Amino acid sequence: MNYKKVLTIQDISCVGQCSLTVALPIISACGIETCVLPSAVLSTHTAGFTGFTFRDLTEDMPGIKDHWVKEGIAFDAIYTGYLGSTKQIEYIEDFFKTVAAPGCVKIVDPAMADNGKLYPGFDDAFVDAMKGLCAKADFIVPNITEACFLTDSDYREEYDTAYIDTLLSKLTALGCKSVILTGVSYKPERTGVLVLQDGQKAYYEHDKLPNSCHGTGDIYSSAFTGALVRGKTAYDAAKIAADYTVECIKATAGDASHWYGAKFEPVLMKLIQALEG
Ligand code: PXL
Repeated sequence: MNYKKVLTIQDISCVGQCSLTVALPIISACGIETCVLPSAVLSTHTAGFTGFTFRDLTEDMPGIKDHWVKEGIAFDAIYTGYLGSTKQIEYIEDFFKTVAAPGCVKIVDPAMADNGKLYPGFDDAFVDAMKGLCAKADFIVPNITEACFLTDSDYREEYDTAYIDTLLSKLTALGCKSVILTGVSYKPERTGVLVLQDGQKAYYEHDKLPNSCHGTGDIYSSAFTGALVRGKTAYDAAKIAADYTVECIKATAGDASHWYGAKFEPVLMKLIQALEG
């Protein structure tokens, strides 16, 4: 049976429309069986809420893996997002070896930073460990801030193609095979994604909306993973994910009370339709 199974490893932010509460519905909507391994449970995400709870699930990971190995469970793709500790990165490197089906695609979203800054709770040791995980992935999906941390580069708000090319070369030097760099904007009202695969670069540009939403990085990586596992090329998956993310931001515009996330649910049908094309 060619029924694909994805494992996604990231936190559950109970409220906040990010990480697993986004990845599970989006990848499932892509028609892919989606298995989850929560890296941590938080009452909310950490970007804008204060006083959130945080239960680290690092210690549960080896036992979960051992059980899966015993059951002969293996995944066609493993997609990681926000992780709860540096130790988890070590465990995930082991998951890559022990619960990967032949040809398993490893997708790492180094979800740790945005707008020039690390998210609360992350430090240099985590960044260093993430560099190693990215080198073992088939695809990484960083934003520009994350690419800067991974390559020890200066973060810039404004840049040219030479700056982006240097970031990509440094990511390649780190051992990253293919890179989907998000939020690459050369013009005020346009943004896009830069896809680097087998040394070839392709840029998909689209409208930049005036509003931005938290959690769109997770929406993007989840839609990219779903489309890729559905059999789309990396470029087509990157494009489908970008178009879907734009629809999610549009669906959220004008609702200030929804500052914490993007309304991805009402536009899921557009993602499903794009996958049929
Ligand atoms: O969207 C990335 C993300 C995921 N999970 C948690 C977060 C964030 C970003 O801030 O705080 C808990």
